[in-house]
Amino acid sequence: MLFKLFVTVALCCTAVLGELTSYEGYKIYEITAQNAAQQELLQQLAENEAYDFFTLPRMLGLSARVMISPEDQLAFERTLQSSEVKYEVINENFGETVATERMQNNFFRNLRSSSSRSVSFTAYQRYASIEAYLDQLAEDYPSRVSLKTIGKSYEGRNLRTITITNGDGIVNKKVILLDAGIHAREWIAPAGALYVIQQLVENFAENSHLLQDYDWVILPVVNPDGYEYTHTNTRMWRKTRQPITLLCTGTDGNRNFDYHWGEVGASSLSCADTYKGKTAFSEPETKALRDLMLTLTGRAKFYLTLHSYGNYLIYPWGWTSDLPDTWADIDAIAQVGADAIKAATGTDYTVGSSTNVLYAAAGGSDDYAFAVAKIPISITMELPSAGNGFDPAPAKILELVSETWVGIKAMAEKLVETY
Ligand code: 0X9
Ligand code: ZN
Repeated sequence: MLFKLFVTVALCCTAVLGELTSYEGYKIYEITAQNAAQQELLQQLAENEAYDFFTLPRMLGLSARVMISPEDQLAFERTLQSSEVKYEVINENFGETVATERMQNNFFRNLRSSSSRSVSFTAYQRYASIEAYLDQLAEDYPSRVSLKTIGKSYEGRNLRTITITNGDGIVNKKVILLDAGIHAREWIAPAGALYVIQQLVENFAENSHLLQDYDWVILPVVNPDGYEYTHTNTRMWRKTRQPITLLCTGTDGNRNFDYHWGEVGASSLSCADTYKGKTAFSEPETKALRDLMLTLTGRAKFYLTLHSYGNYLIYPWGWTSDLPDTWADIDAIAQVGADAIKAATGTDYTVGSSTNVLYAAAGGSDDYAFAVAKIPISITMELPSAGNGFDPAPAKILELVSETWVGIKAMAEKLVETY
């Protein structure tokens, strides 16, 4: 009884004060449903907000991964066993993993000489370093780089875009719009965006053909409050950081866009990881991204949003299994990206509509970009997993982001020659 009280107080205060989440004793399960009934059971389990499904693709044969706290493990395992669902515990104590990885990342970050002007891919960057890198580029390449603050996050951080041009001074060119990090814990996504920035700016000579008729507008961290929170407090935080109730904080930015908002695959429970928000665009971060998209309507031909994980290049719709009329145009671009990556590294990406490949989830930025901001090619790229999913080791960052760049570059080349 006393223990229960202690746990309740600890959980309450962690939620209220936002203290460090240790993940001590948390297990990670990998589950592959063998048939539709088992798949359905997993979908039902995913509605329990205590179970953190890292991934739950609805295509049979692709495995699900879920993190379960010590107090929920017994019931969870019993439920799987009673339906003869096969599972494997792939991490017996995620707490240990998080602590080790935090130390590793800090070690590699501190190792780096502060005199370097470029960004490093040997560790995940804090938001301040990301901003400092953007500032450095603006200072070093004033004719090709400009920065803009498009809004403030709930906690007051600057939401900053970098616009990259070839410096020829021609205005109102077509645009490729790229963002990352709407989901806080998907650290490899902002790293991927930084690599794209580095290639386009610092490796301009090799990539100038991608900037001939197009400017690139990049928002490398859509949700900086959440991103920082994963560094300082709770590694697996996904949402924004605006409080909803006394006990629950945050909205899933990728359920908060106003297109079929809340209709499917989005939770009304404020504690849930896929909470749709009090209203559409309740978050300053999604509002800022919306406004950016809308100012680029007509100019933007390609919207690419980086997430992790699962190796998917997916496109509208996320709210229905129907396909948009022009799906084949988007599919052709995505397929070029998948093929280029396959040829370069052997990594497989699955291409298709997000509902058909993953699951139905309305309120995503990709559907909004396509339907409302009228950006004809709109793609969500789910970068690969490593480690337990969202935590590729620092030593893997460069390999993953350079592979991602191969795909992005191939898609951009195809776009540039087609549109
Ligand atoms: O569920 C999501 O928001 C994305 N997957 S993630 O694992 N990174 O959370 C997929 C979004 C696909 N697009 C839409 N459903 N609109
Ligand atoms: Zn995501």
